[in-house]
Amino acid sequence: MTELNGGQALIKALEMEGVEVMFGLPGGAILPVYDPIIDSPIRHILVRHEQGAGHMAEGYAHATGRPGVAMVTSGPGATNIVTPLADAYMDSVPMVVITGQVATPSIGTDAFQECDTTGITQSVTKHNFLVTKAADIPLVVREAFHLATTGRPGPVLIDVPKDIVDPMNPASAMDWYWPSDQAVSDSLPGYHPSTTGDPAAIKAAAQLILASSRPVIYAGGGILKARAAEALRELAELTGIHVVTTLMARGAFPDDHPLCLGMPGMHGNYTAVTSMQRSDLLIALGSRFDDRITGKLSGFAQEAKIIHVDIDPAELGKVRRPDVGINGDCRLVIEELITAIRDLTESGTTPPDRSAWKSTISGWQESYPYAYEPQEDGEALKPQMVLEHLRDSVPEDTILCSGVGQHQMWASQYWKFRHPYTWVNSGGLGTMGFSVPAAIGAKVGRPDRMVWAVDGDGCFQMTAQELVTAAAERIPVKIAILNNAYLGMVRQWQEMFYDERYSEVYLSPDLPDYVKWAEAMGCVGLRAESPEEIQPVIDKANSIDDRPVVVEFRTDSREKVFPMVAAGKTNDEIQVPDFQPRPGGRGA
Ligand SMILES: Cc1ncc(C[n+]2csc(CCOP(=O)(O)OP(=O)(O)O)c2C)c(N)n1
Ligand SMILES: [Mg+2]
Repeated sequence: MTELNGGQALIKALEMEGVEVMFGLPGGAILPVYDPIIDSPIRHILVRHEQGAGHMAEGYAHATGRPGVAMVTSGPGATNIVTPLADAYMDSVPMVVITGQVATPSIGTDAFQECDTTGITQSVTKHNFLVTKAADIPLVVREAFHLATTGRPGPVLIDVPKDIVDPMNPASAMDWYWPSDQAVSDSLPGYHPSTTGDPAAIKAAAQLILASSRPVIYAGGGILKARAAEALRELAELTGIHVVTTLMARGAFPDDHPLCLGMPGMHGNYTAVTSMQRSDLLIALGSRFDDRITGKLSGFAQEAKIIHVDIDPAELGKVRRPDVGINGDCRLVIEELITAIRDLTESGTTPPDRSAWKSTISGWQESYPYAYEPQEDGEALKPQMVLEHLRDSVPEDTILCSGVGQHQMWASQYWKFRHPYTWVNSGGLGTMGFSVPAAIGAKVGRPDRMVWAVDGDGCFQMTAQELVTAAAERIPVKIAILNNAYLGMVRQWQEMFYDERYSEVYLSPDLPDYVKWAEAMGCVGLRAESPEEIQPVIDKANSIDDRPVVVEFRTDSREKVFPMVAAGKTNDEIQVPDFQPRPGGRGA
């Protein structure tokens, strides 16, 4: 038996879990765990703020499907990572966060840098642990990774008191072991995420699908978490049923597929919103009837029967009671559904004629594309036009990250996602400041891919300091700031719903100077103010691969995101812009 101290055991356990990279920032309580990192093959990326570590771990997880790992100290280190934990919890992102804690005898004494980390994070983690013995460390680490990555994925936190990892303290000595799978499942007796669906429910769902005249597949982020994109495509093609992809599911079904309707929701396109609204059957796969999708709930898709598939039984009936609820892994359940539909078809069941529904859908698509008013000479750039240029200038497997606000909605609307895991986004929590660190994490996980972040000027100012991390670590991400000089999304609501009374939303176009700031952080800084400058700066940014690049686009403050279903309204009241799309032009 090898004797290790708790700190060494923790790092060794991470190595055993296959961790290649972790994001973090040390401090007093976690010092003993930082020491063995020097001798470990794990790459540690030193962030400038713990929020950055959390979002980097999330970006890494989004892009790779592997759990992201972050490590921070006690007290303020731990509280600084609460936002990423909440973000990962809302978006079901697998993540393991290790926090230092004051020594066991000091817990509860208001010791220096003590906070009740497990208490604070209880409601934003899938599970959290306060380890009390060095000998428990390998088992707790295995449990944490198992919980983070199985069932509905999510963040798991391990709080580690200093005395049990500190080589100076005899309490940190332990005999190394690596627990078996059996030991892990024995230690979590109440945790049995279901995988395959109930056969009777699968059959009932297949019958509903074959009986429906106006079905729509409502694909959510769970498709990506379950690695079910291929199965989804097979189901859609087998049945000829159109698919909407929520903000969390962009890329789960290719935007250029004839059955793809794109994004539904508050700022979704007219056809995606209205087809759900008029459907007689919604096949909800790994989606959760979020208020941004349903609009006013009592008016949502009133004629639709509901099939709801989710790995988390708590989602079934949480918002809308399903006619058929299936608890299981999306990929496995879709595969079972495909078999059940084939069986029924072979035994003679045929769906009703859906040609009228299909032509209604294509009529909506023709009448209501995403559209924006053309760029006028001498005016600030149209943000949508910038995004179209960017979209058309990068490899199709580029990973796109975004912040939260108008720019996020335009990015989702105007990008053409062709592959799963190319969209990294804060959907549920809507965390400003997500995109810069998330892009860094995504690039660390997928160094072979081009990674762009589309950010707002407001968001950028929240976490931009992580570009220092990216420059120091040579992580060549590219950031496009859509600088509209405003907290634009809030401005839009004040314009539309508060009589244009703009309260505390103006940021200034020139303060800070984004180009100088980028350069000060070790990045290349570029700026485009006129339409002719857009393409050259994008080409320049794409040609730089040895350091991060920040491109500031001066965009029109008055531009609003459309379509829009205003808060509290039903999806029937979707507002489309009152101008005509330009025939054949960009945006048409
Ligand atoms: C941390 C945080 N604080 C506040 C908000 C509320 N909020 C949502 S969008 C937005 C404006 C974002 O501004 P900017 O980054 O410039 O993006 P724009 O809407 O202008 O594209 C704000 C303040 C939020 N989502 N997250
Ligand atoms: Mg802005």
